[in-house]
Amino acid sequence: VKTDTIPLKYGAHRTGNRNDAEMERWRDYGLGQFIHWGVYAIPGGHWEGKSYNGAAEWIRSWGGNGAPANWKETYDNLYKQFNPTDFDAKKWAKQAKAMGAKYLIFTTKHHDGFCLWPSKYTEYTIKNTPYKKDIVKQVVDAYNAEGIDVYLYFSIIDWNHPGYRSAAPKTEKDSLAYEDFKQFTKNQLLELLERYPTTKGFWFDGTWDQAWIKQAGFTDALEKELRKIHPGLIIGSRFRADENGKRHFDSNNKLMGDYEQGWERKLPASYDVVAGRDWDCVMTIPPNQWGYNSDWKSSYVKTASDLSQMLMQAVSMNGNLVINFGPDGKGNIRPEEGNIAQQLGQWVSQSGEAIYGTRYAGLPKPDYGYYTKKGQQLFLTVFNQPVNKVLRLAIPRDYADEPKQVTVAGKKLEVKRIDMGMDRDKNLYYDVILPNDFNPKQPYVITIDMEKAN
Ligand code: JFZ
Repeated sequence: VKTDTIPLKYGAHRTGNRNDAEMERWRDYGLGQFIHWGVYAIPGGHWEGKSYNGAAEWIRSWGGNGAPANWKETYDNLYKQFNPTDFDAKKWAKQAKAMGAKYLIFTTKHHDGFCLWPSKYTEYTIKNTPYKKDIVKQVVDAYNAEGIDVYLYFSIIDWNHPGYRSAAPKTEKDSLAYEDFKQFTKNQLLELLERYPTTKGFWFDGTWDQAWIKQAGFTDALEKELRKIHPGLIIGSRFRADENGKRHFDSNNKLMGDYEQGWERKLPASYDVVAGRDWDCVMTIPPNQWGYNSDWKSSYVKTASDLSQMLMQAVSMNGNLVINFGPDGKGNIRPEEGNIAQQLGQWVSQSGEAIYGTRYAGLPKPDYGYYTKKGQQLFLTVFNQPVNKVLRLAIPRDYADEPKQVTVAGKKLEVKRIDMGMDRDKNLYYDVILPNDFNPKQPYVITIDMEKAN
């Protein structure tokens, strides 16, 4: 029993993972889609032909070097021309479904404060654009109709609200303004849950400001309230800090939230880094663009093959991979993203048994690719095809199960127990013999039916 724990009022409140049905469903997703959409899609990372040296959704914060005059003011008036006449939520949802996404994280409000739903707590919403119609509702309905769960991205940073503060309020005036902002934030979150009752969770962002970090009591109570009115709600570790200002993990190193939400454009290098935890990885297709940027030519653009490998890397370590899309100002998903969705989806549709509902296999990572498991089935997704057509599997002797039957695309493969003498006290070795004419053009899944070792 550990006795050296720091007493906390606003810490994790739970040790270990959630085990309810909603959380199991989250674990089964494997692949998700992120969508960043807002008025930043109009400039698309550029203003007056000049390119902003940062992520397109941050263009409002462009300072000094090369920024056009009155840029912020111009930005704050962009909503008056937001009219995405090509927007078709059903089209997006069909594309996401074909990609194999099981959930969507959708930006209801990014740092600029612009709301894609007609919030009654601010005028800076979709209602006051030429488009007028509720975009969040259309997205939620269309994705749900395709069987895709929806999570709401919500930025605590709000550059549009007069009470928003980044630094902790020092004066009485600041404090009053910030109290107003806290109430506003709470109102909007309750409003979102009321308007979109099929919401599965919130993906919070912009929670790193000192002003917010100092609100441990308020944020803890708010999280409890959200969970109470919406049982099963899933909230990651990026919402609140404890009373010592610790984020993600509290002062006793316990995860605050239902999953670790810190893997932003990066993946854990090995399982021990995330062992025993739930986590998601959110990934951009270019190096760092979430909102629409009209120029993808100046940077590396990940391929469907890059992303399928990242997907298996994530899933093999109990994480979900969430791939970001940034539709343009008219509501179109760019052709590059469309191609990726289509190509990745093609691969995912034939590899699904290794992706959905699978877990970390409890085995060392093989050089050939990635292991995942589901019950008594072990999957090896092969990215590196052995030229000798022999997949040599090392199964630790203390692993509970041993291979019974191995198949690829439904065809049984020959398996040989081998004994080369090397580390035979640690591992049992099995050679899976691939047919000589087996030359797949894409990574493929080997299914290994396991049985209890005796
Ligand atoms: C934030 C946003 O600022 C960004 O625009 C985008 O929405 C992204 C999904 O989230 O950016 C982050 C958030 C977290 C980290 C880095 C950038 N992080 O944890 O290192």
